Order: sequence, then C-alpha cells, then structure tokens
Amino acid sequence: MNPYLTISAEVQTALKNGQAVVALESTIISHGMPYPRNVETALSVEQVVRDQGAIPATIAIMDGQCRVGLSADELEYFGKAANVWKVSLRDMPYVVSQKLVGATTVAATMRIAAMAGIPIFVTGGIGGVHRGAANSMDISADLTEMGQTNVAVVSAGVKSILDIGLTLEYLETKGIPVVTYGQDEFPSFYSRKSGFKSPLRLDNASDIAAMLHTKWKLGLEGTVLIANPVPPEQEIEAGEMEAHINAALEAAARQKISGKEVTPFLLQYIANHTKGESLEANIALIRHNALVGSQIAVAYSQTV
Ligand code: PSU
Ligand code: MN
Repeated sequence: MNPYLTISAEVQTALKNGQAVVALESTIISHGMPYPRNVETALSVEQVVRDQGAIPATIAIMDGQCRVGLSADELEYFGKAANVWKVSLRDMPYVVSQKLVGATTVAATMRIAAMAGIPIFVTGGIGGVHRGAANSMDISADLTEMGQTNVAVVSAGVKSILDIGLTLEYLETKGIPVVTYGQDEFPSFYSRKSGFKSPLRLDNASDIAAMLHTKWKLGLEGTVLIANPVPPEQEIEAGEMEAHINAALEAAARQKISGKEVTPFLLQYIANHTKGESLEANIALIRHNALVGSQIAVAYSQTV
C-alpha cells in the first residue's frame, strides 16, 4: 500500500468485497461553489451514490495523506475553510509533504482514485483547452492525466468558458474516447447542446461498463470521458450563458488572472452574475452525473 494513501474503512471494505465505489472530487466543493450549498451538494451527491447501491469516496489531501472517503465533518471543513489549496498534479508533492490541506482537481482525483483501485469517477465539469490557448498555452492538466490514468470520468461535458472544439481535438490526440450518454450532440455543461457532434454515443450504463472493461483489457491506457447531458428541466440555453461567459473572460483578462486561478475566477464570476441560476443547474447536473456514474459503476462491478 502506498504510504501516502489513507482509505476510509467503509471504502476499503467495499473495494475488498468487489462492491461498486464512485470517486468524487473536492475542488468542486472548496473552489467551485459557495458555502453552504457546496457542502449540501457534496452530501446529497454521496446520498445519490448510496441510493444506487454504490459507495461514495470523496478524495482530498490532509495531514500529509491522500485521503479516499471523507466523513460529513471533513466535507463540511473542505466547504468552509479558507486555506484549502486547489491541488492539481503539479501541487500534489508540495501539499502532501508540507502537510497542507488540499482539494483535488479532476487530474489529482483521478490519480488518487487509481492508487486506491477505484475505476469510476464522477464530477461536474472537466478542465480543458482554454479559449485563446494559442497564446496563453492554458491547457488543463486534466487532459494529459486523462490520457494516461485508467479511471473513467463522468461529466456534463465541457463548459464553454473553454474552447470546446479544441478540447475535443486534444482528447482525440490523446486517444481518449468521448461517449455521450443518450444523445448525438456533445453537451456543454449548462446546456445539452454545444454545436459539436459527440465522437461516440451509448444509451445505457451496461454498454458503457462493457466498453470500459474492453478498453482496459485491450491494454489501452487512460480514461473514457462520459458526457452526461444536464437534465432538460435544469438546462440553461447556451446563448444565455454566452454573454456571462464573455464578460467573465474579459474581467479575467483585465485583472490579469493567470495559471491555476483562471478556472475558479471564471466559475465564481459566472455564479455571481447569473442570480444563482447557474448554481442550481450546476447542482442538478452533478447529482444527475452521480446517478448515471453510479449505475455505470454498479454495472462495471457486476461484469468480469
Ligand atoms: N469546471 C467546472 N467546475 C469545477 C472545475 C472545472 O465546471 O469545479 C474544477 C475541476 O476540479 C477541474 C478544475 O479539474 O477546475 C480544472 O482546473 P484547471 O483549469 O486549472 O486545470
Ligand atoms: Mn490552466
């Protein structure tokens, strides 16, 4: 066992018994949503996973350990504390060795899930190729990690703060299958549409589980990105978000926001300027991803 890995008793038992486990990230709690809705959402997402017969494993860093499976008190702490690092792969050795408190991004969560032996991970939105990346070179480490770590990622597609077309190109370059659940078009987080056709489509959890088994048994390294469209009732039309996204990008440029601050800045700006509508959509889509991701995890655990 890795000396920097601590798995909760409940998750350890589930893994030992071959029960479905679903990994969850913590950056979304500490840096993606305001308190107290972030903690409420984290707890309700864990409940959605349990209702499907799987065990939730929220992942974060504390006390010099990569932690898999957090208590309700720990979730509360990650939602409230001001000193929580946003930890992608680059920051992991620093935050662990300095015994700091860190919330893990998609990239870092995938890596720790793989260390723990959890093959399915549910999130809201992934990082990707930013608009203007030709100049900024701002490409999330989520994408490189997805090319090499064998943990499936369930998300609501790619948020249009990013360049969706370039992100899909980058995923293709890295050999990452992108499968949209139940429709032909790739979704863009708040909206079920993006203007891009999904490279692949599957319509049920067992087909997705079979594809995961097949990919990894073929010896193909890396993730499968499962894009699960936001439920229609909570969808915000793409055109409506576009003005807010443009304003957020302009504000980020004006304030010279760079590096790891870019994504949290954009998310917060949009949340502050959409009267909470975007937050409600965000919560709904994460819960829906947890539902579909848990069904995939259960189907995966039942196939050999
Ligand atoms: N997109 C969202 N919500 C989020 C994130 C992205 O809609 O909370 C977070 C995730 O943790 C993701 C990270 O892994 O931001 C990407 O950050 P960066 O672009 O700095 O790699
Ligand atoms: Mn970046």
